[in-house]
Amino acid sequence: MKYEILKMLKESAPGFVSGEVLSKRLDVSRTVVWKCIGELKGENYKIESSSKKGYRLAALPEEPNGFEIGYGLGTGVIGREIFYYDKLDSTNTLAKKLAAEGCIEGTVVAAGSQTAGRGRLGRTWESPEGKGIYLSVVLRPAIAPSEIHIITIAASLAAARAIDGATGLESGIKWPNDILAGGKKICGILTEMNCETDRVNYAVCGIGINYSQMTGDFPEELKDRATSVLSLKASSGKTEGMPADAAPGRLELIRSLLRELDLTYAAVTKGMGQDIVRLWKSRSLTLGKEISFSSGGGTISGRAIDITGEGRLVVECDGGGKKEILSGEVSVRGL
Ligand code: BT5
Repeated sequence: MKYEILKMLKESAPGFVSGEVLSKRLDVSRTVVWKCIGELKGENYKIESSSKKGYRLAALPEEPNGFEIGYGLGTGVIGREIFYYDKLDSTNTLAKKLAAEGCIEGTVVAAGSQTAGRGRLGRTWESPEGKGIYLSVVLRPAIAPSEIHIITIAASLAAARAIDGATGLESGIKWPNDILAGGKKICGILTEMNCETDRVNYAVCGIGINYSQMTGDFPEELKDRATSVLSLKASSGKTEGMPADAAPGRLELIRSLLRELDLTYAAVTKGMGQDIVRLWKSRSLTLGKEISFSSGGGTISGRAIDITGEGRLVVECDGGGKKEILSGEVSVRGL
């Protein structure tokens, strides 16, 4: 009920809606309306009350929440259900649990901070409170486990586009899952799946974007390698002469990320994964570069020449021959 009231307040903002209109339209007593308004205030909505005019939505909460993320989002699949928590161990961990319990495809789990944010291969994702975007999406693609990379490809393209929209700069993608802007990592993607031999039961795609960290906020080992939306805006001078809130807030960035992901994922499910790969390639920081990667205990060097339709990296090895790499750590010379 409170969200029905919130919707009516939003539709009338910045004007007032009388308690009488709210109670009549929603067919509840004035006391219920009053209680719901109290609950919304408790969720940090700023609502003004006037005995003559009724209620007016004056300001949204500073922190994103599930309702605001989903309100008028306009996506097809992504964000059909949205859960937002101030703090979680890892959004991927909860999303996997919900997926195993049968949640609807497109369910989003987002958090204001993570106490055990995860990267690939057991690594850590720094997830300080209120400074980044940490979310995971449950997907149920009709693909074979060997094709799972296309999900990371689709998600990294979506994230890169959303980040570009926020920074006004062009980001690039280092295969398979790092998004770099101004030469530093701004976003990482962790795709995990549950599968049988020939089909994926579900995939959880976790996306972490640094939003407001300045250099000093990163741990020592990341200071030279990591950046954030606001740090890039500040250093590119794009905020000069502009109001401090010129960059979209975290809420807007989350919403544009989900919209972009809805588009790229729809392309994958409609059999247009090749188009996604083509667009991804145009942003690749890996293709055409000399790279090295570990394989079977040793290190192989070569030149990255292509990405397959399933998102594998094709490498022309220095010692001759070609190799398709599925996963693992790739070092790109010069990055
Ligand atoms: C990744 O792994 O880049 C995947 C990160 C995915 C994070 C999201 S947040 C929402 C969801 N829930 C989770 O628990 N995870 C996902 P990888 O390629 O392995 O990179 C990890 C490495 O990036 C670390 O070892 C650090 O060197 C570096 N790193 C850690 N935190 C960072 C940050 N905030 N910004 C930039 N680099 C970071």
